[in-house]
Formats: sequence, C-alpha cells, structure tokens
Amino acid sequence: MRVLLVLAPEWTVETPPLAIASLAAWLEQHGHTTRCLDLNLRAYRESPDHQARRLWDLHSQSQWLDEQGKKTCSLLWPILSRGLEEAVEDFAPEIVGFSLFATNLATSMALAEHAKKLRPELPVVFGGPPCHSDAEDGGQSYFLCFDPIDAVVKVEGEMALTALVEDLAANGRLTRAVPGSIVRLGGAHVHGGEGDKVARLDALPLPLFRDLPPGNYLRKALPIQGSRGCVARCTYCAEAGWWGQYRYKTPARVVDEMRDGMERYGVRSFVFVDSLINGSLPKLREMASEIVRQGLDVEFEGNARVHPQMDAEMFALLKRAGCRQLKLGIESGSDEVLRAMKKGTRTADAMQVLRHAKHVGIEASTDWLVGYPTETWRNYLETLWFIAKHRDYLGVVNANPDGAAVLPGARLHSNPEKWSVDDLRSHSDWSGPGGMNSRRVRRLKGHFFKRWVRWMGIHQAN
Ligand code: B12
Ligand code: SF4
Repeated sequence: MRVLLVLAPEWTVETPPLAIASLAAWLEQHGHTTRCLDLNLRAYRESPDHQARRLWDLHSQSQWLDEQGKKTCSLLWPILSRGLEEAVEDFAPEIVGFSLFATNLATSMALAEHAKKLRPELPVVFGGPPCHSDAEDGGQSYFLCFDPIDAVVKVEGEMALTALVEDLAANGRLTRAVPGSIVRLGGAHVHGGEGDKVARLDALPLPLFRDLPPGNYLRKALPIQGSRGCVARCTYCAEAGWWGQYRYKTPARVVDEMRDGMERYGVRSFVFVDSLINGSLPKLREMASEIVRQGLDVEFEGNARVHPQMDAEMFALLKRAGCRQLKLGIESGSDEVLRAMKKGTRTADAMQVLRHAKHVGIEASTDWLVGYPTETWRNYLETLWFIAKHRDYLGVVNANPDGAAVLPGARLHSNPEKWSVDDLRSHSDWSGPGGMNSRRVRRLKGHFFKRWVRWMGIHQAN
C-alpha cells in the first residue's frame, strides 16, 4: 500500500519530525511504500516574509489555535493546498495519515478536508498526542465528528497504523477498529480497545529521514528516541500513562542509530525526544561510555528528571560523551509543592544537579510550573527565591505564562477531587482548593514569574 504521512504546521522547524520518520520506517519494513510530506517546513520555507515566519516563534503559539488558527491556515493555504495536491498527484497514496500536535489541529483538519475533496475515497487517519485521550469514556470521538476523518490512532502508532493499512489492503476499505484505533463504521464510532505496543524498542527499524533531509531544517540535527514512557508518575503529567510500561532501546542500538545519522545523513547533533533520558541511570551510563569508547564525535541534548543519584562522575561522563544541554523538570522551588506533585525529588536534589551540570559545562534548561493547585503564595515566593539564589546555574528558564494546565491523561484531570482541582471547565480554566490559584491568580503569578526571571538576567525560551 502507498501511505502518505503528513505533518502540517505548526511544529518545530529545527529538526525533522521523528513521528512520521519512525512510522515510515516501520511501514516500509512491513512491505508498504511511504512518502513523508513535511508541510510545516514547506510553509515556513515558502512563507512570504520574515513577519510570516515569526508565526513559528514559541510565543506565537496562540496564532495556531482555535479561530485564530483557522485564520493563520487561510494565510498559508496557497502553500499548504499546493503541497498536498502535488503529493496526491505524484505519489497517488492509498491512505493518508496526519501527525497531530496541539498546534496543528486547524491546519490538519483543513488539509484532511482538502484530501477528501481531491480523492473522496482516500481514507484519512489522525494520530499523535492530541488523539491519545480522545473519547476516553468509549463514546463519540472528537475527531471522527469531523467528516473527512475516518480513523484515529491513540498513542503508539506503529502496530495500529500497520493493522489499519493491512485491513484496507485486504478489503479495499476500513472494515474494523484495530486495537489502538477508533474507526467510523456505518456512522458509529467503533473503538478497538487498547493498542498493542512495540515490546522491544530495538525491534524498531532505524527512522527513515529519506524524504526529510536534515540539511533543510534550521539546525542540522536529528531527533532520536532511546525510550518510551517514564519511570515517574507526576500528578500533572500524562506521558507515563500514555506510553505504558517504561521501555528502552539497548545502549548499543542507540549508539548505532547515532552512527547511522552520521553516515547516512551527515549529522553529528542529536536531540533526544524521550520523556526523560535518565529513566535508567545504568543504561544512560552505558550509552555515554559506548560513545566515548567508540570515539564518536557527537553532541546531544535531552529531557531529564532531577535524579538525586546523578553524581559528579556521571555528569563528567555525559560531558565527555558530548552532552551539551539537559532539559530539567524542576517545576517548583517549594518542597511542599514537589511532594504534592509526587515528583519524588526535593529542592536539595535540584540544587545538587544544577551544580554538577554547571561544573562540567552542561547547560541546564529548566521547566517550571507556576500555580499548581495546592501552591500557596508562600510556596510561590519560595520558587522565586530558589530562582534568584541559583540564577548562575540556570541556563534557560521555561514556564507557561498562563500557569499550570490540567491536561487530559494526567491524574489531576482524571481524578480532580483527589488532587485538589476545583471547577474543572477546561485545561486552563479551573481553580485550586477554596478558589486558590484561580485562572486570574495563575496568570498574575505567571506574568510576574517571567518578569522576575528577566530581572535575574536569565534566558527564557518563550
Ligand atoms: C521532544 C518534544 C519536544 C521538542 C521537539 C524536539 C524535536 N527536535 O523534535 C520541543 C522542545 C521542540 C518541544 C516543544 C513543544 N512541545 Co513538545 N514534546 C516533545 C516530546 C517529549 C516528544 C515528541 C516526540 O518527538 N516523540 C517521539 C515520537 C516518535 O512520538 P510521537 O510524536 O508521539 O509519535 C508517536 C505517536 O504519537 C503516534 N503518531 C504520531 N503521529 C502519527 C500520525 C499517524 C497517522 C498515526 C497513525 C500515529 C501517529 O505514533 C508515533 C510513533 O509511535 C513530547 C512528549 C512525549 N513524550 O511524547 C512533547 C509534546 C509533544 N510537546 C508538547 C508541547 C505542548 C510542546 C510545546 C507547545 C510546549 C511549549 N509550550 O512550548 C512546544 C511546541 C513546539 C512548537 N514549535 O510547536 C505536548 C503536546 C500536547 C498535545 N496535545 O499535542 C507533548 C505531548 C508533551 C505533553 N506531555 O503535553 N517538544
Ligand atoms: S513530568 Fe517528567 S518525570 Fe514526571 S511523569 Fe512526566 S515525563 Fe516523567
């Protein structure tokens, strides 16, 4: 079967998208032909001027959401529609899949509609994080209420998409909801139940960047994934729940993937897209030692949790292996809040990790969550104080200026009473116990937080 995999704007244009590159490799290994179409990059590259390109700045995200997202989509429509038309004409796909993120819903929906206009019989499948929590109650799918979409894949795409493609190949149309999917059949939204996961990540073929040459992106770097899932279960985060049991590739396989990136695509910079690269310290140590042993001239960065057992020696080894930046989820400078979040870490651990990183020259890019449901004003001030005290160690500070969100898939969302969330109307509209941390208060806190970080002279990503 010929499968077209599309990424619509907006997502990062720094590196090629790993999701469609991984799915393409898997499908080709299973005998199908694929084409990856990065309309996100194309729209960025062909945007008329510098002003339009600013839509890809992190602080422009609201331009891609809701009604504003539709306006932005019409602005770029000549580029997007032409890109899709050319691929449909030239590749003649038998099924098309869209890779979704919160920031490309409007553009993906418009392109799905266009695909159906071009070829009404072409099945359209949606996958990616916004689909993971779709119709959790087993009822109507949000996406399938939109006519052009025929199927939704939740969480891991490899098994479910292949099963859908094979059903199509066998029957000439989608006839069943395979595990991990919701399919519209005879007007009903039929659920296939929990999806199958790739049990051994080493079984994944090397990602296929053939149609996504890294040299076309802003940084000549490749995304790489060493693990799926997380060993922690912080109350505000959905990631561990989505991916199920924490799984990792063997360190030898990860290093092979880097070597392949160097040899096949001429890249020596890698961005780990794991939820965290230090879920298993022995595996991380083994990977870093293997890079050093093989003398690979690479640099890499990745998300990490504040791990109390990451000592000076571990940081020195990471630096020798080429680690240039760790994105650390510190979240709060208050131990009370960290306990409420079930982070399993303390502010003292964060201090130690920041010092080790600074000492060896690994940049600490830090994430913060302002206005957690139980955060008091005193806790908030403790966070500001922590930042002031450690400003020399904080390479970058990232925080949502609107404050903490209660996201589908997180424990705060599935059991709000238990975790002190009141009046949950939307992910950004809720309050803490007794009206604490209302939306207005969170915005105030978020706004002042950003100013404070600026006064401290610390770089902010958005
Ligand atoms: C790495 C990462 C980033 C990096 C990307 C680096 C890079 N060079 O690629 C950076 C730092 C840039 C980033 C930024 C942001 N990110 Co981010 N990021 C991630 C992270 C950790 C991994 C994404 C990834 O590449 N995964 C690896 C691939 C293989 O997995 P995948 O994309 O999920 O694809 C699989 C399935 O989803 C599915 N699938 C995907 N597409 C398709 C398509 C079809 C047809 C099918 C069938 C299946 C399918 O199959 C794939 C293989 O199994 C995820 C969290 C996570 N652990 O998943 C958050 C995540 C994607 N980010 C998120 C957010 C919110 C953001 C920001 C908006 C944050 C912010 N406020 O600034 C920005 C937006 C950036 C932008 N410009 O638009 C959210 C998205 C939420 C949502 N509902 O969409 C996530 C899920 C985190 C979270 N817990 O909420 N991010
Ligand atoms: S916030 Fe980070 S450490 Fe906590 S569960 Fe999510 S991915 Fe894991």
